[in-house]
Amino acid sequence: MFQTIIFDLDGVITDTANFHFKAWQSLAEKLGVYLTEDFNEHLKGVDRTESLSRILSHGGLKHSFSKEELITFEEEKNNLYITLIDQVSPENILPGIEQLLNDLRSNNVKIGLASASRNAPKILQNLGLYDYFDTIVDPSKLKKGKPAPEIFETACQQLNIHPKDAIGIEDAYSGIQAINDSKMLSVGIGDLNILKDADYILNNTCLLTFDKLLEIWNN
Ligand code: B16
Ligand code: MG
Repeated sequence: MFQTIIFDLDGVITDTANFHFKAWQSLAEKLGVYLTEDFNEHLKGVDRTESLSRILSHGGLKHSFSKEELITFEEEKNNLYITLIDQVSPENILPGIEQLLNDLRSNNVKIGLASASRNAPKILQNLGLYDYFDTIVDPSKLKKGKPAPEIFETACQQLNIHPKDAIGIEDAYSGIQAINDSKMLSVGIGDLNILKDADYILNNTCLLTFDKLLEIWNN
C-alpha cells in the first residue's frame, strides 16, 4: 500500500486562489495591467516571484522595473493577501478533506504538504488542520519551484519515504508535472483538460476518499 500522501494546499485542501487573484489584480491595476480569470489559471501552483514575472510579461512590462521595485510589488501583493487569508476558518476546508486526513491517520499513512505558498503554515493553522501534517516543505528553501519535482521529492525525503511509495495530489498543471517528474503517482483534482497528464483525475474533493486512493493504487 502507499506509505504517504503529499498534498498540495491551494485548490486541494482549501481554495485561496481567489484571494491570490484579488491581491494580484489590485497590484496589476495600479500598473495598468488587466488580469482575467482565465489568465489566473497560469498562476496556480506557481510561486510568488514567478507569478509576478508572468503578470508583467502579460502586460508587456517584463523589463520595466528594477529588482528593488519587483521586491516591493511582491511585498505589496503579499500584504494584501495576508489580510484576505485572515478570514480563512475551518469552514473553508474543501469537502471530504478532513475525513480523508482522519482516515489516513488511522491507517498509519504519513501526511505531507508540498505547497508553493510561503503562507501555507498560517493557512493550515486557520483551517485547524496543522496538526495532521507529519511534514511541511518550506518552499523558500527550494532551488526550483513547481513544475520542477524538487518540492515533492523534498517532502518524501523529509518523511524518509521513496517517491514510488507515495501519491501526490494537485489541482494545477504545474503541480501535476512536478509530481510526475518526481515518480510519485499523481492524482489531479479538477478540470480534465488542465490535468490531462495526471495518472488519475477526480472532478472534486468529495470524490477523494481513502477507499478511492486504495482503488487507484491497486489498479
Ligand atoms: P505565496 P499551492 C500556490 O499554492 C498558489 O497556487 C499560487 O497561486 C501562489 O502564487 C503560490 O502558492 C505562492 O503563494 O505568495 O502565499 O507564497 O497551490 O502550491 O498550494
Ligand atoms: Mg494548488
